[in-house]
Amino acid sequence: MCFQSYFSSVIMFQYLFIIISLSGAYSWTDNKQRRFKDDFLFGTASAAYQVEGGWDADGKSESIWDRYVHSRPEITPDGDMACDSYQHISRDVQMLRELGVDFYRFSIAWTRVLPTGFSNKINKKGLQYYNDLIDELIKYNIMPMVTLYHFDLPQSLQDLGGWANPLSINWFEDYARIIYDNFANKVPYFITINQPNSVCIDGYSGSFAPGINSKGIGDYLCVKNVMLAHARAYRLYQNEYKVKYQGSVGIAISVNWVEPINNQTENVKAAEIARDFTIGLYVSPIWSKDGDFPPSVKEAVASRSKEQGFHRSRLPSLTPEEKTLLKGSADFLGMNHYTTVQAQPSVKKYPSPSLEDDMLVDFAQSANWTQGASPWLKSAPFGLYKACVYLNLNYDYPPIIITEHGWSTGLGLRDGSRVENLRGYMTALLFALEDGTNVRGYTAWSLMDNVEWGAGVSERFGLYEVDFDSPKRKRSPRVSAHVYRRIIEQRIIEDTWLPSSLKMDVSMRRMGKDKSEL
Ligand code: PNW
Repeated sequence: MCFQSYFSSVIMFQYLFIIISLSGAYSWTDNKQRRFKDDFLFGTASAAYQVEGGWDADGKSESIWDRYVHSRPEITPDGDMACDSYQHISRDVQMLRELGVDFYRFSIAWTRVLPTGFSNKINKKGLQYYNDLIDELIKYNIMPMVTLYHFDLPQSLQDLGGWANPLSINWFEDYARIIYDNFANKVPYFITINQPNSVCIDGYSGSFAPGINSKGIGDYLCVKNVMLAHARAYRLYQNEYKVKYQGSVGIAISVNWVEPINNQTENVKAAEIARDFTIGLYVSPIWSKDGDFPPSVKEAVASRSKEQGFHRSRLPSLTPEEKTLLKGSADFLGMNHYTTVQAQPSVKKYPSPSLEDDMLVDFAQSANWTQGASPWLKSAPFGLYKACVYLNLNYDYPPIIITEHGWSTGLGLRDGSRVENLRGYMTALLFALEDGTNVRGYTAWSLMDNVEWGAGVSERFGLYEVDFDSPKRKRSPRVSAHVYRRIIEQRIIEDTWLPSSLKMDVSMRRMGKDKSEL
Protein backbone atom coordinates (compact mmCIF):
# COMPACT_ATOMS: atom_id res chain seq x y z
CA MET A 1 0.00 0.00 0.00
CA CYS A 2 2.72 2.36 1.04
CA PHE A 3 4.78 1.23 -1.92
CA GLN A 4 1.83 1.70 -4.26
CA SER A 5 1.12 5.27 -3.22
CA TYR A 6 4.82 6.09 -3.51
CA PHE A 7 4.80 4.62 -7.01
CA SER A 8 1.69 6.50 -8.15
CA SER A 9 2.99 9.79 -6.82
CA VAL A 10 6.22 9.27 -8.80
CA ILE A 11 4.18 8.68 -11.92
CA MET A 12 2.06 11.71 -11.22
CA PHE A 13 5.15 13.80 -10.66
CA GLN A 14 6.66 12.62 -13.92
CA TYR A 15 3.45 13.34 -15.74
CA LEU A 16 3.28 16.83 -14.32
CA PHE A 17 6.91 17.38 -15.23
CA ILE A 18 6.24 16.43 -18.84
CA ILE A 19 3.27 18.76 -19.07
CA ILE A 20 5.21 21.65 -17.58
CA SER A 21 8.26 21.16 -19.77
CA LEU A 22 6.21 20.80 -22.95
CA SER A 23 4.30 23.98 -22.33
CA GLY A 24 7.53 25.72 -21.39
CA ALA A 25 9.15 24.76 -24.67
CA TYR A 26 6.39 25.81 -27.01
CA SER A 27 4.23 28.39 -25.32
CA TRP A 28 4.24 32.02 -26.37
CA THR A 29 3.49 33.05 -22.85
CA ASP A 30 6.34 31.60 -20.84
CA ASN A 31 7.97 33.94 -18.37
CA LYS A 32 11.41 33.99 -19.94
CA GLN A 33 12.69 37.52 -20.36
CA ARG A 34 13.85 37.98 -23.94
CA ARG A 35 16.19 40.83 -24.84
CA PHE A 36 17.27 42.67 -27.95
CA LYS A 37 21.06 42.31 -28.13
CA ASP A 38 23.16 45.41 -27.68
CA ASP A 39 24.07 45.59 -31.38
CA PHE A 40 20.42 45.32 -32.53
CA LEU A 41 19.52 48.62 -34.21
CA PHE A 42 16.34 50.61 -33.64
CA GLY A 43 15.13 53.32 -35.96
CA THR A 44 12.16 55.11 -37.39
CA ALA A 45 11.24 56.09 -40.93
CA SER A 46 9.60 58.54 -43.29
CA ALA A 47 9.57 59.24 -47.03
CA ALA A 48 10.19 62.45 -48.96
CA TYR A 49 6.75 62.99 -50.51
CA GLN A 50 5.02 62.08 -47.27
CA VAL A 51 6.79 64.61 -45.02
CA GLU A 52 8.79 67.22 -46.91
CA GLY A 53 6.28 69.52 -48.55
CA GLY A 54 7.93 72.25 -50.62
CA TRP A 55 6.73 70.34 -53.66
CA ASP A 56 8.01 73.01 -56.07
CA ALA A 57 10.43 74.85 -53.76
CA ASP A 58 13.96 75.92 -54.73
CA GLY A 59 13.99 74.29 -58.15
CA LYS A 60 12.31 70.97 -57.31
CA SER A 61 10.42 69.59 -60.30
CA GLU A 62 7.15 67.71 -60.47
CA SER A 63 7.06 64.05 -59.45
CA ILE A 64 4.46 61.49 -60.50
CA TRP A 65 2.80 61.95 -57.09
CA ASP A 66 2.55 65.73 -57.53
CA ARG A 67 0.94 65.16 -60.92
CA TYR A 68 -1.33 62.35 -59.71
CA VAL A 69 -2.70 64.33 -56.78
CA HIS A 70 -2.99 67.66 -58.62
CA SER A 71 -4.91 66.13 -61.50
CA ARG A 72 -7.54 64.45 -59.29
CA PRO A 73 -10.01 66.88 -57.73
CA GLU A 74 -11.25 64.18 -55.34
CA ILE A 75 -7.81 64.05 -53.65
CA THR A 76 -6.78 66.88 -51.27
CA PRO A 77 -3.22 67.89 -52.12
CA ASP A 78 -1.93 67.37 -48.56
CA GLY A 79 1.51 66.54 -49.95
CA ASP A 80 2.13 70.08 -51.21
CA MET A 81 3.15 71.15 -47.73
CA ALA A 82 2.88 67.82 -45.86
CA CYS A 83 4.72 68.09 -42.50
CA ASP A 84 6.85 70.88 -43.95
CA SER A 85 9.95 68.90 -43.02
CA TYR A 86 11.76 70.82 -45.77
CA GLN A 87 11.71 73.74 -43.29
CA HIS A 88 12.06 71.80 -40.03
CA ILE A 89 15.25 69.78 -39.94
CA SER A 90 16.11 70.56 -36.34
CA ARG A 91 12.61 69.75 -34.99
CA ASP A 92 12.58 66.46 -36.87
CA VAL A 93 15.98 65.48 -35.50
CA GLN A 94 14.95 66.60 -32.03
CA MET A 95 12.16 63.99 -32.08
CA LEU A 96 14.65 61.32 -33.09
CA ARG A 97 16.84 62.34 -30.18
CA GLU A 98 13.90 62.14 -27.82
CA LEU A 99 13.19 58.60 -29.01
CA GLY A 100 16.85 57.59 -28.70
CA VAL A 101 16.94 55.79 -32.06
CA ASP A 102 20.13 54.48 -33.65
CA PHE A 103 19.13 55.46 -37.18
CA TYR A 104 16.64 57.47 -39.22
CA ARG A 105 15.39 56.07 -42.50
CA PHE A 106 14.28 58.82 -44.90
CA SER A 107 14.12 59.09 -48.67
CA ILE A 108 15.58 61.50 -51.17
CA ALA A 109 13.26 63.11 -53.71
CA TRP A 110 14.84 62.47 -57.12
CA THR A 111 13.06 65.61 -58.40
CA ARG A 112 14.67 67.80 -55.72
CA VAL A 113 18.17 66.74 -56.70
CA LEU A 114 17.79 66.22 -60.47
CA PRO A 115 14.96 68.44 -61.74
CA THR A 116 15.23 67.15 -65.32
CA GLY A 117 15.27 63.58 -64.04
CA PHE A 118 18.66 63.18 -65.70
CA SER A 119 22.09 63.81 -64.23
CA ASN A 120 22.86 66.73 -66.54
CA LYS A 121 21.59 69.32 -64.09
CA ILE A 122 22.10 69.08 -60.35
CA ASN A 123 19.97 71.28 -58.11
CA LYS A 124 22.41 72.53 -55.45
CA LYS A 125 19.65 73.68 -53.10
CA GLY A 126 18.01 70.28 -53.20
CA LEU A 127 21.29 68.56 -52.35
CA GLN A 128 21.87 71.10 -49.60
CA TYR A 129 18.65 70.12 -47.81
CA TYR A 130 19.71 66.47 -47.59
CA ASN A 131 23.24 67.43 -46.69
CA ASP A 132 21.97 69.57 -43.79
CA LEU A 133 19.64 66.80 -42.60
CA ILE A 134 22.43 64.22 -42.72
CA ASP A 135 24.83 66.53 -40.85
CA GLU A 136 22.24 67.25 -38.17
CA LEU A 137 21.68 63.49 -37.71
CA ILE A 138 25.39 62.75 -37.48
CA LYS A 139 25.86 65.59 -35.00
CA TYR A 140 23.63 63.62 -32.62
CA ASN A 141 25.03 60.20 -33.44
CA ILE A 142 22.01 59.07 -35.44
CA MET A 143 22.88 57.04 -38.53
CA PRO A 144 21.23 58.12 -41.77
CA MET A 145 19.61 55.27 -43.72
CA VAL A 146 18.81 56.68 -47.15
CA THR A 147 16.14 55.37 -49.51
CA LEU A 148 16.90 56.45 -53.07
CA TYR A 149 13.41 55.86 -54.41
CA HIS A 150 10.17 55.92 -52.43
CA PHE A 151 7.47 56.14 -55.15
CA ASP A 152 8.27 59.65 -56.50
CA LEU A 153 9.56 59.30 -60.06
CA PRO A 154 10.26 62.55 -61.92
CA GLN A 155 7.23 63.26 -64.12
CA SER A 156 9.67 64.08 -66.95
CA LEU A 157 10.79 60.44 -66.92
CA GLN A 158 7.23 59.17 -66.65
CA ASP A 159 6.52 61.10 -69.84
CA LEU A 160 9.18 58.92 -71.47
CA GLY A 161 7.57 55.71 -70.26
CA GLY A 162 8.76 55.63 -66.66
CA TRP A 163 9.63 52.23 -65.22
CA ALA A 164 8.04 50.46 -68.21
CA ASN A 165 10.90 51.81 -70.34
CA PRO A 166 14.01 49.62 -69.94
CA LEU A 167 16.16 52.76 -70.16
CA SER A 168 14.80 53.66 -66.70
CA ILE A 169 17.50 51.25 -65.46
CA ASN A 170 20.16 53.66 -66.76
CA TRP A 171 18.34 56.73 -65.46
CA PHE A 172 18.19 55.24 -61.98
CA GLU A 173 21.83 54.22 -62.07
CA ASP A 174 22.84 57.77 -63.02
CA TYR A 175 20.73 59.20 -60.20
CA ALA A 176 22.21 56.69 -57.73
CA ARG A 177 25.71 57.78 -58.76
CA ILE A 178 24.92 61.42 -57.90
CA ILE A 179 23.63 60.38 -54.48
CA TYR A 180 26.61 58.13 -53.77
CA ASP A 181 29.05 60.82 -54.96
CA ASN A 182 27.57 63.30 -52.54
CA PHE A 183 26.62 61.20 -49.55
CA ALA A 184 28.41 57.82 -49.52
CA ASN A 185 31.03 59.36 -47.22
CA LYS A 186 28.37 59.97 -44.54
CA VAL A 187 25.67 57.34 -45.10
CA PRO A 188 26.25 53.74 -43.92
CA TYR A 189 22.97 52.30 -45.26
CA PHE A 190 21.34 52.79 -48.63
CA ILE A 191 18.02 51.32 -49.75
CA THR A 192 17.64 51.44 -53.52
CA ILE A 193 13.89 51.01 -54.05
CA ASN A 194 10.99 50.97 -51.61
CA GLN A 195 8.37 48.29 -52.26
CA PRO A 196 8.64 47.35 -55.92
CA ASN A 197 5.16 45.81 -55.61
CA SER A 198 3.63 49.20 -54.80
CA VAL A 199 5.68 50.92 -57.51
CA CYS A 200 4.59 48.43 -60.15
CA ILE A 201 1.48 46.48 -59.23
CA ASP A 202 -0.28 49.45 -57.60
CA GLY A 203 1.29 52.04 -59.94
CA TYR A 204 -0.06 50.25 -63.01
CA SER A 205 -3.52 49.48 -61.58
CA GLY A 206 -4.71 53.09 -61.68
CA SER A 207 -4.97 53.48 -57.89
CA PHE A 208 -1.45 54.74 -57.25
CA ALA A 209 0.80 57.14 -59.18
CA PRO A 210 1.44 57.24 -62.10
CA GLY A 211 -2.21 56.08 -62.31
CA ILE A 212 -1.74 54.10 -65.49
CA ASN A 213 -4.06 51.19 -65.98
CA SER A 214 -2.01 48.43 -67.55
CA LYS A 215 -2.75 45.53 -65.29
CA GLY A 216 -1.01 42.28 -66.11
CA ILE A 217 1.25 43.96 -68.69
CA GLY A 218 2.74 47.31 -67.65
CA ASP A 219 3.08 46.13 -64.06
CA TYR A 220 5.22 43.13 -65.06
CA LEU A 221 7.43 45.23 -67.37
CA CYS A 222 7.88 47.59 -64.44
CA VAL A 223 8.80 44.72 -62.08
CA LYS A 224 11.57 43.55 -64.36
CA ASN A 225 13.00 47.03 -64.88
CA VAL A 226 12.74 48.10 -61.24
CA MET A 227 14.50 44.94 -60.08
CA LEU A 228 17.27 45.48 -62.64
CA ALA A 229 17.55 49.16 -61.71
CA HIS A 230 18.02 48.06 -58.10
CA ALA A 231 20.68 45.55 -59.12
CA ARG A 232 22.61 48.09 -61.21
CA ALA A 233 22.58 50.62 -58.35
CA TYR A 234 23.83 47.85 -56.04
CA ARG A 235 26.65 46.86 -58.40
CA LEU A 236 27.62 50.49 -58.90
CA TYR A 237 28.14 50.87 -55.15
CA GLN A 238 30.00 47.57 -54.95
CA ASN A 239 32.34 48.43 -57.79
CA GLU A 240 33.05 52.08 -57.12
CA TYR A 241 32.26 52.99 -53.50
CA LYS A 242 32.30 49.93 -51.27
CA VAL A 243 36.05 49.64 -50.74
CA LYS A 244 36.32 53.25 -49.71
CA TYR A 245 33.16 53.69 -47.63
CA GLN A 246 32.19 50.19 -46.46
CA GLY A 247 28.46 50.92 -46.52
CA SER A 248 25.61 48.44 -47.05
CA VAL A 249 23.06 48.55 -49.85
CA GLY A 250 19.70 46.77 -49.74
CA ILE A 251 16.16 46.92 -51.08
CA ALA A 252 12.89 47.27 -49.11
CA ILE A 253 10.34 44.62 -50.02
CA SER A 254 6.78 44.32 -48.77
CA VAL A 255 6.68 41.02 -46.87
CA ASN A 256 3.22 40.74 -45.39
CA TRP A 257 2.41 37.22 -44.27
CA VAL A 258 0.05 35.01 -46.27
CA GLU A 259 -1.63 32.31 -44.21
CA PRO A 260 -4.01 29.68 -45.59
CA ILE A 261 -7.53 30.39 -44.36
CA ASN A 262 -7.51 26.87 -42.89
CA ASN A 263 -5.36 23.79 -43.34
CA GLN A 264 -7.24 22.26 -46.27
CA THR A 265 -4.82 21.35 -49.03
CA GLU A 266 -6.26 23.73 -51.61
CA ASN A 267 -5.96 26.65 -49.20
CA VAL A 268 -2.39 25.74 -48.27
CA LYS A 269 -1.58 25.67 -51.99
CA ALA A 270 -3.33 29.00 -52.55
CA ALA A 271 -1.22 30.57 -49.77
CA GLU A 272 1.94 29.18 -51.35
CA ILE A 273 1.24 30.59 -54.79
CA ALA A 274 0.16 33.90 -53.24
CA ARG A 275 3.49 34.15 -51.40
CA ASP A 276 5.30 33.53 -54.67
CA PHE A 277 3.33 36.32 -56.39
CA THR A 278 3.52 38.86 -53.56
CA ILE A 279 6.90 38.12 -51.95
CA GLY A 280 8.88 35.71 -54.14
CA LEU A 281 8.56 37.83 -57.27
CA TYR A 282 10.90 40.38 -55.64
CA VAL A 283 12.91 38.25 -53.22
CA SER A 284 13.74 35.34 -55.55
CA PRO A 285 15.68 37.28 -58.21
CA ILE A 286 18.10 38.43 -55.50
CA TRP A 287 18.14 35.57 -52.97
CA SER A 288 17.26 32.36 -54.86
CA LYS A 289 19.94 30.11 -56.32
CA ASP A 290 19.04 30.87 -59.93
CA GLY A 291 18.51 34.65 -59.70
CA ASP A 292 15.12 34.34 -61.36
CA PHE A 293 11.43 34.94 -60.69
CA PRO A 294 9.72 32.02 -58.87
CA PRO A 295 8.98 29.06 -61.23
CA SER A 296 5.32 28.98 -60.12
CA VAL A 297 4.83 32.63 -61.13
CA LYS A 298 6.62 32.21 -64.47
CA GLU A 299 4.50 29.16 -65.25
CA ALA A 300 1.19 30.70 -64.18
CA VAL A 301 1.68 33.92 -66.16
CA ALA A 302 3.03 32.06 -69.22
CA SER A 303 0.13 29.63 -69.42
CA ARG A 304 -2.52 32.28 -68.77
CA SER A 305 -0.89 34.55 -71.39
CA LYS A 306 -1.05 31.73 -73.92
CA GLU A 307 -4.72 31.08 -73.20
CA GLN A 308 -5.35 34.78 -73.74
CA GLY A 309 -3.70 34.73 -77.16
CA PHE A 310 -0.41 36.42 -76.29
CA HIS A 311 2.56 35.04 -78.19
CA ARG A 312 4.87 35.42 -75.23
CA SER A 313 4.44 35.59 -71.48
CA ARG A 314 3.30 38.96 -70.14
CA LEU A 315 5.97 38.49 -67.45
CA PRO A 316 9.16 39.26 -69.37
CA SER A 317 11.91 36.70 -68.85
CA LEU A 318 15.36 37.47 -67.47
CA THR A 319 18.42 36.77 -69.62
CA PRO A 320 21.34 34.81 -68.13
CA GLU A 321 23.28 38.12 -67.81
CA GLU A 322 20.36 39.77 -66.02
CA LYS A 323 20.07 36.85 -63.60
CA THR A 324 23.77 37.10 -62.82
CA LEU A 325 23.37 40.82 -62.20
CA LEU A 326 20.41 40.23 -59.87
CA LYS A 327 21.57 37.21 -57.92
CA GLY A 328 23.15 38.30 -54.65
CA SER A 329 22.58 41.99 -55.37
CA ALA A 330 21.85 43.10 -51.80
CA ASP A 331 23.69 43.24 -48.49
CA PHE A 332 20.42 43.01 -46.58
CA LEU A 333 16.76 42.37 -47.18
CA GLY A 334 14.73 45.36 -46.08
CA MET A 335 11.45 43.90 -44.86
CA ASN A 336 8.34 46.07 -44.71
CA HIS A 337 5.84 44.13 -42.64
CA TYR A 338 2.42 45.40 -41.60
CA THR A 339 -0.23 42.72 -41.63
CA THR A 340 -1.35 39.19 -42.48
CA VAL A 341 -3.90 37.95 -44.99
CA GLN A 342 -5.62 34.58 -45.30
CA ALA A 343 -5.68 32.86 -48.68
CA GLN A 344 -8.03 30.51 -50.49
CA PRO A 345 -8.50 29.63 -54.17
CA SER A 346 -10.39 32.40 -55.93
CA VAL A 347 -14.09 32.36 -56.56
CA LYS A 348 -14.10 36.07 -57.51
CA LYS A 349 -13.73 37.26 -61.09
CA TYR A 350 -10.73 39.52 -61.60
CA PRO A 351 -10.01 41.78 -64.56
CA SER A 352 -8.16 39.90 -67.26
CA PRO A 353 -5.27 40.22 -67.73
CA SER A 354 -4.07 41.08 -64.25
CA LEU A 355 -1.81 39.69 -61.55
CA GLU A 356 -4.91 38.76 -59.55
CA ASP A 357 -6.25 36.80 -62.50
CA ASP A 358 -2.86 35.07 -62.96
CA MET A 359 -2.62 34.20 -59.25
CA LEU A 360 -6.26 33.17 -58.70
CA VAL A 361 -6.28 33.62 -54.92
CA ASP A 362 -8.83 35.46 -52.74
CA PHE A 363 -7.77 37.08 -49.48
CA ALA A 364 -9.56 37.60 -46.17
CA GLN A 365 -8.54 38.81 -42.73
CA SER A 366 -9.79 37.27 -39.51
CA ALA A 367 -12.59 39.11 -37.69
CA ASN A 368 -10.67 38.38 -34.46
CA TRP A 369 -7.74 40.62 -35.41
CA THR A 370 -7.82 44.28 -34.32
CA GLN A 371 -8.53 46.68 -37.20
CA GLY A 372 -6.28 49.70 -37.81
CA ALA A 373 -7.44 52.99 -39.33
CA SER A 374 -6.37 51.80 -42.81
CA PRO A 375 -8.82 49.41 -44.47
CA TRP A 376 -6.11 46.83 -45.26
CA LEU A 377 -4.47 46.87 -41.83
CA LYS A 378 -5.17 44.31 -39.13
CA SER A 379 -2.95 43.30 -36.26
CA ALA A 380 -1.66 39.71 -36.30
CA PRO A 381 1.80 39.63 -34.67
CA PHE A 382 2.36 35.91 -35.31
CA GLY A 383 2.58 36.80 -39.02
CA LEU A 384 5.86 38.60 -38.48
CA TYR A 385 7.27 35.50 -36.81
CA LYS A 386 6.07 33.27 -39.65
CA ALA A 387 7.32 35.64 -42.35
CA CYS A 388 10.80 35.65 -40.79
CA VAL A 389 10.89 31.85 -40.57
CA TYR A 390 9.63 31.60 -44.17
CA LEU A 391 12.46 33.80 -45.44
CA ASN A 392 14.97 31.72 -43.50
CA LEU A 393 13.79 28.43 -44.88
CA ASN A 394 13.27 29.51 -48.47
CA TYR A 395 16.16 31.91 -48.91
CA ASP A 396 18.80 30.55 -46.56
CA TYR A 397 18.80 32.98 -43.67
CA PRO A 398 19.21 36.34 -45.43
CA PRO A 399 20.37 39.26 -43.29
CA ILE A 400 17.21 41.25 -42.63
CA ILE A 401 16.49 44.78 -41.49
CA ILE A 402 12.84 45.43 -40.76
CA THR A 403 12.67 48.69 -42.70
CA GLU A 404 9.00 49.39 -41.89
CA HIS A 405 6.38 48.22 -39.45
CA GLY A 406 3.59 50.38 -38.12
CA TRP A 407 -0.01 51.01 -37.24
CA SER A 408 -2.61 53.61 -38.19
CA THR A 409 -5.04 55.37 -35.87
CA GLY A 410 -7.20 58.47 -35.93
CA LEU A 411 -6.34 61.68 -34.13
CA GLY A 412 -5.24 61.73 -30.52
CA LEU A 413 -2.16 61.24 -28.37
CA ARG A 414 -3.51 58.27 -26.41
CA ASP A 415 -2.81 55.58 -29.00
CA GLY A 416 -3.35 52.40 -27.00
CA SER A 417 -3.93 50.32 -30.11
CA ARG A 418 -0.53 51.37 -31.53
CA VAL A 419 1.15 50.49 -28.23
CA GLU A 420 -0.52 47.08 -28.23
CA ASN A 421 0.44 46.52 -31.87
CA LEU A 422 4.05 47.58 -31.28
CA ARG A 423 4.49 45.39 -28.21
CA GLY A 424 2.86 42.40 -29.90
CA TYR A 425 5.05 42.61 -33.00
CA MET A 426 8.18 43.28 -30.95
CA THR A 427 7.46 40.14 -28.94
CA ALA A 428 6.98 38.14 -32.13
CA LEU A 429 10.29 39.56 -33.35
CA LEU A 430 12.05 38.42 -30.17
CA PHE A 431 10.71 34.90 -30.80
CA ALA A 432 11.95 35.02 -34.40
CA LEU A 433 15.38 36.16 -33.23
CA GLU A 434 15.50 33.38 -30.66
CA ASP A 435 14.64 30.88 -33.39
CA GLY A 436 17.56 31.96 -35.54
CA THR A 437 16.29 34.74 -37.79
CA ASN A 438 19.06 37.05 -38.85
CA VAL A 439 17.28 40.36 -38.15
CA ARG A 440 19.71 43.20 -37.51
CA GLY A 441 17.34 46.07 -36.92
CA TYR A 442 13.79 47.35 -36.63
CA THR A 443 12.22 50.51 -38.05
CA ALA A 444 8.98 52.00 -36.74
CA TRP A 445 6.80 53.52 -39.44
CA SER A 446 6.49 56.38 -38.91
CA LEU A 447 8.35 59.06 -37.00
CA MET A 448 5.32 61.35 -37.36
CA ASP A 449 1.91 61.53 -39.01
CA ASN A 450 2.31 62.19 -42.71
CA VAL A 451 0.65 62.05 -46.09
CA GLU A 452 -0.61 58.53 -46.59
CA TRP A 453 -0.48 58.80 -50.40
CA GLY A 454 -3.98 58.93 -51.93
CA ALA A 455 -5.58 58.73 -48.45
CA GLY A 456 -3.96 62.04 -47.47
CA VAL A 457 -3.63 62.83 -43.77
CA SER A 458 -6.71 60.83 -42.74
CA GLU A 459 -4.73 57.75 -41.66
CA ARG A 460 -2.24 58.53 -38.89
CA PHE A 461 0.88 56.36 -38.66
CA GLY A 462 3.01 58.62 -36.44
CA LEU A 463 4.70 58.05 -33.12
CA TYR A 464 4.34 61.83 -33.08
CA GLU A 465 1.07 63.49 -33.96
CA VAL A 466 1.23 66.33 -36.48
CA ASP A 467 -1.27 69.19 -36.36
CA PHE A 468 -1.87 69.82 -40.07
CA ASP A 469 -3.95 72.90 -39.24
CA SER A 470 -1.12 74.68 -37.51
CA PRO A 471 1.17 76.75 -39.75
CA LYS A 472 4.29 75.17 -38.24
CA ARG A 473 2.87 71.66 -38.39
CA LYS A 474 3.24 71.22 -34.63
CA ARG A 475 4.50 67.79 -33.58
CA SER A 476 3.51 66.13 -30.25
CA PRO A 477 4.61 62.76 -28.88
CA ARG A 478 1.97 60.06 -28.57
CA VAL A 479 2.02 57.47 -25.80
CA SER A 480 3.61 55.07 -28.29
CA ALA A 481 6.60 57.42 -28.64
CA HIS A 482 7.28 57.05 -24.93
CA VAL A 483 6.78 53.29 -25.09
CA TYR A 484 9.16 52.97 -28.05
CA ARG A 485 11.78 55.10 -26.29
CA ARG A 486 11.50 52.83 -23.26
CA ILE A 487 11.84 49.66 -25.40
CA ILE A 488 14.98 51.06 -27.04
CA GLU A 489 16.43 51.97 -23.66
CA GLN A 490 15.53 48.76 -21.81
CA ARG A 491 15.83 46.40 -24.83
CA ILE A 492 12.98 44.27 -23.47
CA ILE A 493 9.20 44.24 -23.68
CA GLU A 494 8.34 44.95 -20.08
CA ASP A 495 6.02 42.69 -18.05
CA THR A 496 4.51 39.44 -19.24
CA TRP A 497 1.40 41.03 -20.68
CA LEU A 498 0.72 39.89 -24.22
CA PRO A 499 -2.00 40.80 -26.71
CA SER A 500 -4.56 38.08 -27.23
CA SER A 501 -3.46 37.62 -30.84
CA LEU A 502 -0.11 36.31 -29.56
CA LYS A 503 -1.62 33.68 -27.32
CA MET A 504 -1.51 31.28 -30.21
CA ASP A 505 -1.71 27.54 -30.26
CA VAL A 506 1.59 25.91 -29.49
CA SER A 507 2.20 24.62 -33.01
CA MET A 508 3.33 28.10 -34.04
CA ARG A 509 6.79 27.90 -32.56
CA ARG A 510 7.44 24.41 -33.87
CA MET A 511 6.64 25.51 -37.36
CA GLY A 512 10.16 26.72 -38.02
CA LYS A 513 11.64 23.35 -37.30
CA ASP A 514 10.03 21.54 -40.21
CA LYS A 515 9.68 23.06 -43.64
CA SER A 516 6.86 20.72 -44.63
CA GLU A 517 4.62 22.42 -42.07
CA LEU A 518 4.79 25.77 -43.82
C1 PNW B 1 4.07 51.34 -47.03
N1 PNW B 1 -0.51 46.84 -47.49
O1 PNW B 1 3.02 51.07 -47.91
C2 PNW B 1 4.86 52.48 -47.62
O2 PNW B 1 6.20 52.15 -47.81
C3 PNW B 1 4.72 53.76 -46.84
O3 PNW B 1 5.07 54.84 -47.66
C4 PNW B 1 3.34 53.87 -46.27
O4 PNW B 1 3.09 55.11 -45.69
C5 PNW B 1 3.19 52.78 -45.25
O5 PNW B 1 3.54 51.53 -45.78
C6 PNW B 1 1.80 52.69 -44.65
O6 PNW B 1 0.87 52.38 -45.63
C7 PNW B 1 2.18 50.01 -47.72
O7 PNW B 1 -1.58 46.90 -48.13
C8 PNW B 1 0.96 50.08 -48.35
O8 PNW B 1 -0.25 45.83 -46.80
C9 PNW B 1 0.08 49.03 -48.30
C10 PNW B 1 0.40 47.91 -47.56
C11 PNW B 1 1.61 47.82 -46.89
C12 PNW B 1 2.49 48.89 -46.97
